[in-house]
Amino acid sequence: MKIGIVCYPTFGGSGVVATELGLELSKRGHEIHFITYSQPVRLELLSSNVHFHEVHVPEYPLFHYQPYELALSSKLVDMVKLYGIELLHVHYAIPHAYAAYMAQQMLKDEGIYIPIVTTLHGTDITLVGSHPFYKPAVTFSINKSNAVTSVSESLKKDTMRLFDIKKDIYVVPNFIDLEKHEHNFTDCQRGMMADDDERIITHISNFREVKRIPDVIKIFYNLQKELPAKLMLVGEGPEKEGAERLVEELGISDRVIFFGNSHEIDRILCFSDLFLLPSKTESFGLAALEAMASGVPVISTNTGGLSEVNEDGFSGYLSDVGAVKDMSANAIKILSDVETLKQFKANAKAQSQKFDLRNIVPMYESVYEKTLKQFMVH
Ligand code: GMT
Repeated sequence: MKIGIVCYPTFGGSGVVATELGLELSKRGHEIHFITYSQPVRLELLSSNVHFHEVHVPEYPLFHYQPYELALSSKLVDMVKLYGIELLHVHYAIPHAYAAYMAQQMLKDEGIYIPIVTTLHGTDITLVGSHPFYKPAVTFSINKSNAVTSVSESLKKDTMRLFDIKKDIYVVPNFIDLEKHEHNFTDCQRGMMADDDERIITHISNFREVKRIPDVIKIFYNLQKELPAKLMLVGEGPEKEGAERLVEELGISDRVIFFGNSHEIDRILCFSDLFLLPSKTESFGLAALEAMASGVPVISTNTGGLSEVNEDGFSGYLSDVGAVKDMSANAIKILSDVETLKQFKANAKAQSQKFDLRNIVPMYESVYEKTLKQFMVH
């Protein structure tokens, strides 16, 4: 099948999922066309089956906001015609589902019919999409998509609750390439980061308010009073400066390392003992799954789809949002005894197997096939 994929190409879960999905689909014989404003960060491997088409938005001084949706719709029309793309899979409703619908209508005018599959990732629903300024357009574009998927049961429920949705939503969970994780590292040079007796605690995100970075630091602050430990903070975002200040104020600068955005996530996870994700809301928590796939247990909140990913008392622990004391106690429970930590590490790895891409990618293929079939009938 010839599939056009639209996503945000930056660091962030939805772009990662879209990119890994496209790459796996290409290995399974599909022809993939990424159509985005820059090359997706995880798209390292372009091949005869994987193409990247950049959306350009010419600057014009009259515009306070450059019309990206318009440029994207036009690019979609051109690429569908040029490459005979048969289906568009857009990740993140805003503005991708809306732009795809416009492209679909323009193509229809020329006698070209193409279905749209929209995948909802979370913030496009819970944080941004439901804002009154966007809600009518988001509702419209979800209802006009030929098929809609969400990355967790919880996100499906949120979508149904927040919007007037007139169609079914398929739940297709996020996934991980476990085989890739197996082969990645034999020696991740842990000694460069911490002493042998120190535990390594990690948090990876785009440092937005929703990630509750101060909670990450407070949990670490509490646990480093009980056991020797280092905190690795990976990512960039608006909360980073505040985080640096808090670390300074708490007097733990010598135990906290800020990495910024990194292309070495696998290596960082390879030497990590515990992952912290105390988010206010999280439709899935791909970062937690990536940690578990590297055998790193997770201390998270129980919000959104996190309880579908992290199993309480098995792959880690879940607590209420803001329950820093509880999360600190759970972290200490996992880390203070070598045998317990070993068991949680093994459990985290086992839990991640439920989300192996070999089980999940066929679910997308089946959505594509059903959608194409239904679309052709109409
Ligand atoms: O929250 C982020 O870090 C970015 C955001 C995105 O759009 O990339 O993540 C959302 O999509 C991810 C992939 O499906 C999910 O794993 C994240 O849980 C979700 N973030 C939120 O719901 C806050």
